[in-house]
Amino acid sequence: MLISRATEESSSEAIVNVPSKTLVRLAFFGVIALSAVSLGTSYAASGLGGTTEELAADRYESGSEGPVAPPANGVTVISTDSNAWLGEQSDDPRSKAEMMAFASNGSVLYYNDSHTRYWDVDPVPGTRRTIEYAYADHLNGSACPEFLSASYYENSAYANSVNRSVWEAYAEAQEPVGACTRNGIVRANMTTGESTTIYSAITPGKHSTRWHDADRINDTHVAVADIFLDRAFVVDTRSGNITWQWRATEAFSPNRSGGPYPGDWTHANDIEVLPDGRLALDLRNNDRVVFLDPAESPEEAFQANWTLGAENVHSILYEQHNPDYIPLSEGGPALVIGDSENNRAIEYQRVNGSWERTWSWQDARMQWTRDADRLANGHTLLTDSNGDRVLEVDERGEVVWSVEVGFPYEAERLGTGDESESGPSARSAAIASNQPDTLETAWLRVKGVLAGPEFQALYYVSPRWMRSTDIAAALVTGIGALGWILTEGWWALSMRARLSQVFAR
Ligand SMILES: [Ca+2]
Ligand SMILES: [Ca+2]
Ligand SMILES: [Ca+2]
Ligand SMILES: [Ca+2]
Repeated sequence: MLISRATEESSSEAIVNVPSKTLVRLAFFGVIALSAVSLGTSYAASGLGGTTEELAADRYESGSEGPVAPPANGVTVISTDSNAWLGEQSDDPRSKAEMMAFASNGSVLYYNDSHTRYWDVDPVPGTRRTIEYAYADHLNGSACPEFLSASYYENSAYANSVNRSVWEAYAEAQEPVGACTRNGIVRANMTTGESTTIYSAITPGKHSTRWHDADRINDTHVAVADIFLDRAFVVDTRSGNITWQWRATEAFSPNRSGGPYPGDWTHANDIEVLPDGRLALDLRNNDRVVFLDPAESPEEAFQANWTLGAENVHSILYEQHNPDYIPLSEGGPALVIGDSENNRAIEYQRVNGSWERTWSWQDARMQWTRDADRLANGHTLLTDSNGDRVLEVDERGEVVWSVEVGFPYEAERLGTGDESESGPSARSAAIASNQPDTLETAWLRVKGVLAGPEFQALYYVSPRWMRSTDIAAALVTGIGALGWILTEGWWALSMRARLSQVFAR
């Protein structure tokens, strides 16, 4: 009797449960199907049959005049980064990096993929088609010197420009990777295809030891942003001797600011020589741009009252790249910056001894902005690194030119000066910030909540065709699938518990 009563109970429960279970299953199926369809549509629309970089390589090789980019108001030079990681070159479309230039008509003027990664690129004044750029080549095993040996330290002008204890602490922080990076500065004539190395040195490790930028001071001297040793230095390129340097320890406390010391403390990734001879240095991990006077000793060089940004005050700057200086003659002083983790380009104007925000630009797609150049006509050229495009916006904030490029780092429009030096400040030319529509604003709020290096890492490892909405769809698909599996598991377990109760009785 007992058994039949229990059976009756569970079967009456089952009658109630079946439709509600079906509804839950349908709901899971609906969510997963919708997000999967959205992903599939996005993948199909990405048309990855031929990327701009692949087309550029083919057409440069074959000498074809066919355009790969829309027509533009001048030559556009684009450097790209790659996600080649610790020497592992994957089959991913982003595993290769390129230096490319497109003519005004969109045809390929220059293409080079001989280096592992490409960084900051500058036009060479007085030339039409010559550039200077920074690159990184990843090396392994015997290609890497014994960084900690006495003979290496003594014979390397790059190493012995700091105390041996400093050198050892930094080198040891990159061990035991067993890998290293050749950092170089190259001058390339894009008409003849000839290139010359101006200066190079090998640093231990492959991630946070590179130089992403160098800027020319004169015919013989170059300023370098040295991510490895957390410093700015000036090198005589004839001898390789370092003639001046400023280490970030002059102004900031390791372990109380920035990233891990000395592994990746400041991530000093950009340097700009200003018209008055000063240097603007970008300390990414400290959320700051600092100003230095290389006419002064390292102890006196730091101009604290010019600093833009503050530690972890992410409303001003959030792990930014590529600050450009707009001089007084163009309506500055102002800085135009890729405010990377905030997924926007931003401008600050110097007013009465402090910095005032005067312009910004972002759209729903923009993800990890690493360059913004104010052009002479008041337009702004932007690199959207994880949005995989380079775009030009006009003074009203409208996109007037855009090209799909995988993981761009820097862009330059030739004939408009280096970076933003010939462009007007937003304030002086009444350049408008863009106004995203309601839907865009809502999505930007969601992205704003998720902003930060951890979320950015998702873009770093995801396939190139995925935009922020696709990553969200993929997350929804994954969470939906996991939720369904867990729910089914829970139902199965409670059914088993019920059955074992029945049999125990
Ligand atoms: Ca530069
Ligand atoms: Ca720069
Ligand atoms: Ca720039
Ligand atoms: Ca630029």
